[in-house]
Parts: sequence; structure tokens; C-alpha cells
Amino acid sequence: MDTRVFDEELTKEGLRERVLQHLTYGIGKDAPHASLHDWRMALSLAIRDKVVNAWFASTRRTWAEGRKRVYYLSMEYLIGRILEDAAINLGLEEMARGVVEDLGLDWRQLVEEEPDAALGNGGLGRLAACYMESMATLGCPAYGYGLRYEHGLFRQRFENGQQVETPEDWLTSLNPWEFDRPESAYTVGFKGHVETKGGRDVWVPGETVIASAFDTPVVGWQGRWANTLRLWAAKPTTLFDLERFNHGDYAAAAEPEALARTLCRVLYPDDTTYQGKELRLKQEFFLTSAALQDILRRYLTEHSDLRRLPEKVAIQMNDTHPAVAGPELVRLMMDDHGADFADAMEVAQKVLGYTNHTLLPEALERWSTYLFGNVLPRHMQIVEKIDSWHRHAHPSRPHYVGIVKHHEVRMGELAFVMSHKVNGVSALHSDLVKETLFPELNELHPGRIVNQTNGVTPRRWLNLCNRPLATLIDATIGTGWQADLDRLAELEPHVEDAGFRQEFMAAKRANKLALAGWIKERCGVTVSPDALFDVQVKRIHEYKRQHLNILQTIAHWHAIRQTPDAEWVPRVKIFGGKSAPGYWVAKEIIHLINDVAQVVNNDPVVGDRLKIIYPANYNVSMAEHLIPAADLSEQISTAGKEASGTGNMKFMLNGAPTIGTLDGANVEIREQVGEENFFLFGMTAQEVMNRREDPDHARHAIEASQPLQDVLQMIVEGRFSPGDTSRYNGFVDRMWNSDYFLAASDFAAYDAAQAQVDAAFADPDRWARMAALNTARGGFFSSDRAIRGYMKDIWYTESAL
Ligand code: 26Q
Repeated sequence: MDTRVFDEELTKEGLRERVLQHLTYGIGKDAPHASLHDWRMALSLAIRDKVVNAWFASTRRTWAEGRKRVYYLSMEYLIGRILEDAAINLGLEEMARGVVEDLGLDWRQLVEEEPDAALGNGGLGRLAACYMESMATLGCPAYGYGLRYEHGLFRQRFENGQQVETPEDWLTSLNPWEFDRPESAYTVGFKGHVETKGGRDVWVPGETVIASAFDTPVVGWQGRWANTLRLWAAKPTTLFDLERFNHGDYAAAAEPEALARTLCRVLYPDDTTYQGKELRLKQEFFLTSAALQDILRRYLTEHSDLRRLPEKVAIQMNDTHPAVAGPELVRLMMDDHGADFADAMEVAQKVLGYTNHTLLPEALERWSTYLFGNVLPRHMQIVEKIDSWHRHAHPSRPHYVGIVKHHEVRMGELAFVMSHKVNGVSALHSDLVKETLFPELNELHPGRIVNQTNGVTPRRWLNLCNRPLATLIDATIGTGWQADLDRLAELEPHVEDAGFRQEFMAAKRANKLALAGWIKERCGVTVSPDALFDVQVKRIHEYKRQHLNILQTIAHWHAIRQTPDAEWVPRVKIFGGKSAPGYWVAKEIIHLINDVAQVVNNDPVVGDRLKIIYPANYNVSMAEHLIPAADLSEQISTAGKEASGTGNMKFMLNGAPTIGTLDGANVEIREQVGEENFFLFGMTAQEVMNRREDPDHARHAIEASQPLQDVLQMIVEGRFSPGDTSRYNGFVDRMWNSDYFLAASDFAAYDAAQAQVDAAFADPDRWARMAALNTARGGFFSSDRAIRGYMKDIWYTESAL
């Protein structure tokens, strides 16, 4: 059945008419006085009309057919811009572009006027956005639940090479993609105490706020289906606490309003170190409680038996951030709906799934029982009850294993015990979740831990961001691959065709030319499109080892200076990424990269042979510029530390071979593309563990590498910090004496792999084959494949299409 839901055949004239209507009656402007912003709003509203048609049709079908729904709970959605994505998915891009150009406007300028929706930190948040898009494309009835942060991830600027954060304010101009739903509102409590009434425990919260919904439709490929992203905003239950107000305590009387105003004010910008902050716990509970109340309300409009909830509902927890869903569901079922504990537990475990995204101990959420019990006293009781229930159900459970230990609530263990499936995000990571994170729970619950290797949506990360390549693929294998990415394999025979390879590299060159212009404009640096564009973009973290990259870059610079007349393959090193504001070591790495760039980019001896570019404020939109123009993808984390990576997949699809370690999904990328098309280096996860046994591993590695010694010597002498020779003393000292992420131990292997990259790039035909094979063999990394895996193995749902 063709479920495309275009209410009418839309013509270019019709679209133009709608845009003008929205401009006049929606925005209140007439054409001669409209700004680019006004036009962008008017076009967005016109496109939105079409999204809404698809949305209503999908919602009606889900109700009519009584379908099971998936609920994705995530504290982050790193969406980026919406207009272009929606227009392309609806097949209206060309027409919209024509309308815009007829109005005398520039399409790219108009599209790029839209602020990024940056409600996420990095990989986890972007994964949630890709999954929402894939669920819509696959016709999987689903809701995403999140928070409507007033300020998304901070904006990054550089001052003297150092990161400075400023608030992000995406909501200052009206958001045309959201619908305010004040009628969908729930009360969420905090604090207070638990009373026993008639033998039952009931929570009497000390504070309450209202969670009020804002809905954004998410439309899939060709507009065949659309789902809802429901973000909660906080409103005060009362503007004033009247009793306190009447007693003259005016400051305290305003507390309900103050809490509501702070609750969704800002996204926490830490993505790897969790700090037990009360406001963060409140945010997590606010999202989770509102979502669960909404889910139960929807279920109970059609059904009465909560024990059958798992037939109609699957809830996925995106990491442990919404892990209070376990105890909250048990509480709602027991305290509000009269279920007994055993039934409530059974239902909760059947509906809940937990995705783990990290093994880093400092990122695992643990709340002090004092804080947890204070903010959520009833949940603290329930968590204790769950823990003792689990202990009794599994007498062999070791004494050191449990949910509540050493006066802390361990959210990973809680999420594990409350879920029927726990998944890692790459094959290697899932094995490590079994072996190192939850070995005892894995033994008690064999089969509960499964793998779902991450994926990315090819609509945004190939079709939208890389028009030259998408056009070539359409011309070569026909269209349709956008929703059936395995079809990229049909490119493979063409890779043997010199004409195809030439066109493939022409597409790459067009992207590089565009990026060179963008770099010139943004950074004032001229780069040659003939150089190898070597890109590392991701959050800045020690384990991701941007410092390994910059150290090797310094060694390379030094080598060029020593023999400038050798045949150097010209390189442009491109970095992008933000550090958590309080993560001093990461900030120091940013400073070092910028300092080295200053010296290298102004070195007349080096010229075009090496340039270092670090544009500030890397985000989804910048990724869409950088990734299609990349020749080389840097995925160089310490093995065992990167759960999966998803940037690595985007580069692969866009025809950039990887230089990388055997970490996360790199392992599977290498399997798919073939080892001859992947620049592997470095220790394995097992070797990393062994190497750490040697307390002097760093010193030994540095002493064994003259180039690395020279590099560290130059840094400590102040070659990159003239007038401030002590700037990097701490950095160099850590390299010699601790080097927890083993940059020194992998340096020589990385340097050698980079030499192999140069050799391969110097042979254009060989490089073209490698690049094209990366695209042709990248089909596995579609988020459609990943979502099909979740639907089959975790959610037990089917497509409505
Ligand atoms: C937790 C508590 C308090 C404050 C913040 C946080 C917090 C927030 C975000 C902890 C972690 C994150 C984000 C983690 C993340 O992005 N992980 C990445 O997830 C990707 C998708 O699965 C993987 O590809 C990456 O390997 C992984 O690092």
C-alpha cells in the first residue's frame, strides 16, 4: 500500500503560494519587508504543513491498528537543522529551492539561517536523533521523550587559542518545528516524605513542577511515516506559594517558580565525568516521570490491564540517565494503580531495555543514597526493595555486587536489573560490557546482554550533506539506496571502472574546494584542495587522543623542516570539537593544538605542505561541511575506551578511509571494508590492559622513540608558547610519568601508519579505489539496520508500512 500522504499534488506555484500565505498570516510580514529570517520561517511553515499531513496519517493508523509503540527515553537529542532534512525527506527540496531562488534569495543562506537544535553533547545525543529519523523511515510507531532545554550545548569560541564558552540560545527566535501542547501536562514531585496510609506507602512530595509537552514531528524518507519527538518544559504549579507569601516570606514564596525556571534551563555539558549534582538528578526524574505518566495515560485510554502493558509498550533507556524509569514505573503501578510489587516488577522488566554507551568508570552514574533519598524518598525505598528482591532471587550473587553499595545507588546495575535486554553499541563494546562491566550480572542473567552496533542515518549523513556523491550514486546504481543502504554494494563492480573512480574523486574534489572556501572565510587560512584533508572531529577527551594526533603532527612538521625538499604529501590537519567546561586537561589539548597551528601555519619553510585548521564551535552543521570533504578519518582512541563511535561511520560512507585503532565499531568497519583499505595501528584492548601493568610504560615508550622525545622537548622548551615556556610543563610531565591513555606507547605505530597513508595517497588510483570501496562497503552502518535489530531483538515490534 502506498502510504505517501501528500494531500494534493503540490506544484511549485502552489508551494510559492503557501510560502507567501505563511509570510503574511503566520509571520505578519509582507514580501518587500521580509528578512531572510522571515522567509526561512515562512518556508519552514509551508514545509511543515506537509510534515503534519504525514504525521496525522501515521498517528491515526497507529491508533486504528492498535499497534505496539516504542518509547525512546533520552536526555539528549543532537538534531542539527531541520528544514533541509524535512524538505529532502518529503521530496520537496528541488521545488523549494526553485521557489527560494525565484524570490531572489540564496538557498544555502536561507537554510543555514536556521540555528542547530543542539540538545546534546555528542555521540549519544546524535545517535538518538539518527534513531528517531530511522524509526520514522521504517514506519516503527515511536515517540522520543526528552527535555526542552532553553539552552543547548554551549557555543565555543577561542581566545588566544583557549576555549571560552558562551550560552547557546536556539529558542530566542521562534521554533517553527514545535507545537506547544499545554493540555498534555503532568505533575512531577521531588523531595518530601513517605507516609503510610492503610498499610500502603505513599509519597508526599515537598516540591512539585508541571511537565508541559512540546511536540516536534519527525518525518522519514519520502514522507511515508512520521513520529513525535515530545520534549518537556517545566512550569510552576503555582506562581507563588500563597501561604509563605501571606506570611511575608517573599523569597521562599517564589521557590516553585524558581525551580521550574531552572529545571530545563540548560543541558549539562559533561559527557564523560558525572558529578552528583542535585539539579541533574531532578532533570532526569522530570523527564522520566513525565514520560511514564504520558505512556500509561495513553495505554489506559484503550486498555485496562496494566499487566498486559508489554504487549503494547517498549521503553528504551538511552544510557542510565533515565534509569529511574525502573523504580518510577514500579511506583506508579503500585502506588497509583494498586498493583503488587511482583506484578509491577514483571511488567517493568518486560517493557524496559537499557543501552550502555560507556565503560569509563568516571562516566558511570552513581548517586549518593543521601542525595537520592532526599530528592526521591519513595524511589529510594523502592530501589532498596528491588535490590533485596534481586539478592534473594539470586542467592549466588556475590556480596560486592548490588544496586545499593557503599552508600551509593549504582544506576548501571539498577538499569540492568530492571531490563529484559541490555545492549552495547558495537561488537567489541558489547563483549567488554559482558566481561568487564557486568561480569557477575551477566552470569546470573545469561543472554540478557546483547549487541546492537550503532548506525547513522544515510539521509542526513550522505544524501543531504554530500550532494555531489549522492548524485553520482543515483546515476550509477539508481535511486533508492537512501532507504536500502545495503544497495551501496552495487557500486562495487563500478570501482573497477576508471571512469567511475574519476567521477568519485571529482565529487570529493568538489567538496574539498567548497571546504577550502569555507576555511578561508572562517579561519582566514588558505589551504590547497590538492592536499590530503585529514580530519579528527569529536568531543575533546584524553581517551580519544587528539593529543596523539597533534604530537605526531609536530613530529611531521619537524621532519619537513629538516628536509624541506623531500617529496612531502601536502596535508591539511583539521580538528573540531568541544571540551567539557571543567575538564582542564582537555582544554589544555585544545590550547596546544591552536598554539601549534599558529607556529606551523606561519612557517614559511613549510608552506602548503602542512596546515592545521581548528574552526571553533564544531556542531552537527559543521560536521555536514567537514565530513564530505575528508580524505582521512582519524579514529585513534585507546583500544577498549570508545564504545562505538559514529563519526567513523559517517566518514566511511563519505569515502574517507580510516586511520584507527581496534576500538569500538572501527573493528567492524575494518571487517567490512577489508584490512587493505583501513590504516590500522596500535595496541589491542587486551594489550592495553597488559601494558598498563608496567608502571613505567610511558617512559619506556618515549625513550624508545627519538621523534617523540624531540617533540616533547620542543613543547617543553616553549616552541609553541613563546614567552610562556612553562605553559605545557604539566602536559609534558603527564606524558612522561602517567600517560594513562597510552599515547606514548602507540606513538611510533601511529607515525608509521601515517607514513603508509602518505604512500597510498601519493598513488591517486590506489587512493580512489580505497575511498570508493569505503562508500561501497559502508551499507551496514545505516541506522535503519540498527533500528531493525532493536525492533526484532529488543522491542518485539513490527513496521506499520
Ligand atoms: C551523565 C551524568 C551527568 C551529566 C552528564 C552525563 C553524561 C552525558 C552524556 C554522560 C555521558 C554522555 C554521553 C556519552 C556519549 O556520547 N557516549 C558515546 O555514545 C556514542 C553512541 O553510542 C558512542 O558511539 C561513543 O563511543 C560514546 O562515547
